[in-house]
Amino acid sequence: MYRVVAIGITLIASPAFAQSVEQDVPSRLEGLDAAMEPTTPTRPDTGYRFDGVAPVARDRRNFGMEFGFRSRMVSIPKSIMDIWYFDIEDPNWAYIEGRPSIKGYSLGMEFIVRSENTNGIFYGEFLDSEMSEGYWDDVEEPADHLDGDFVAPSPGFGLVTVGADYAYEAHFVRTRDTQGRFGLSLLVGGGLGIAVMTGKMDRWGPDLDGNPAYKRYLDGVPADGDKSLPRVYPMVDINTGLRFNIADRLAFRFEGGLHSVMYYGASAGVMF
Ligand SMILES: [Ca+2]
Ligand SMILES: [Ca+2]
Repeated sequence: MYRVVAIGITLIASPAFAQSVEQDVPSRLEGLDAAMEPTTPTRPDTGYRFDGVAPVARDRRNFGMEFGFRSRMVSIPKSIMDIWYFDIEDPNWAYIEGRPSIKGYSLGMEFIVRSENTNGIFYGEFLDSEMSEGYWDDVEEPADHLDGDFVAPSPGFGLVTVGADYAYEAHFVRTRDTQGRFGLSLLVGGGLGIAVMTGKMDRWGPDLDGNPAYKRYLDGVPADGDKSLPRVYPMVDINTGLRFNIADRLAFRFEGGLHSVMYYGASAGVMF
């Protein structure tokens, strides 16, 4: 009995006990607010609540973001189109001009989330076709150079694309090794997107009187109709590029590869 009382007095007198009573009482009074607080302890230096479950990397930083603009030049090599279409260097090519080249310029926006060695690149862009109107003479055996189509893209002919790419980042020069001034890395990756065609392509064919398509176009005959093209295309990306980091704030990327067709381009972004 005496022992119990003595322990009780010791506890009451103990500053630790007194402190715990002080902490308990207000937290009970806070009622609902206190009940809704997460039980996971908050990391004192960052306030990050889930350190116990998903620890923050103790490295320079765990992830960064970047917002920027990009421009690209895309094209399909002539040598590939030569498989299906004749061109001006072929014997007996019928038209005064060569086959149009398939190319375009795109402008877009990017949002990038990245960690030490991985980048998630989300983009939206408009590709403006630079393909001129012209004569498309399909390859056949024996060759018929008068059976081709004349095709003229409408203004605004192009592709609106959204997509996401992954890139692995290999660092050559780390920004932290140059007192935050400069960094250089290699990015290699790929991804997928979806493109919707804008505009249309007017098409003229040869007529039954033996007039080739280009003559009917030049004579001002109305188009026979649209060239039937799919509206929606998958975009398959394979990218390789160099990124320059300036002062850990500006990023410039120069890259090339496959964006369903061949491309090269540049991006400029702000990191935050
Ligand atoms: Ca043919
Ligand atoms: Ca032909």
